[in-house]
Amino acid sequence: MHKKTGCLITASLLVLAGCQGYAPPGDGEGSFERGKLEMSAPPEQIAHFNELDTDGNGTIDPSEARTDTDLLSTFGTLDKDSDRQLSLEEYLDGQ
Ligand SMILES: [Ca+2]
Ligand SMILES: [Ca+2]
Repeated sequence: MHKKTGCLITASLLVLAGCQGYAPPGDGEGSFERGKLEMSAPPEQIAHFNELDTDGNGTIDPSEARTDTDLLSTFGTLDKDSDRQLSLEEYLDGQ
């Protein structure tokens, strides 16, 4: 009984520590919004986005999208502001 309670408390503390230690990627303006997106979006989609963003600049350009043929075929549609870069928001809109 005591041992189980101890585990629960430890688990709760870990969760709390995880939340407090969370910091959105520091890419200046918009990083807060991006942080919110990352918390609300399915983790596997975030992981896939980060995988595609091989240079880690926070957007997917057409050459990075080439490894995902489905994404590449919808790139133009997803790229709402037509800057030839898919932001996380634009990427998630298409999912
Ligand atoms: Ca990139
Ligand atoms: Ca764009």
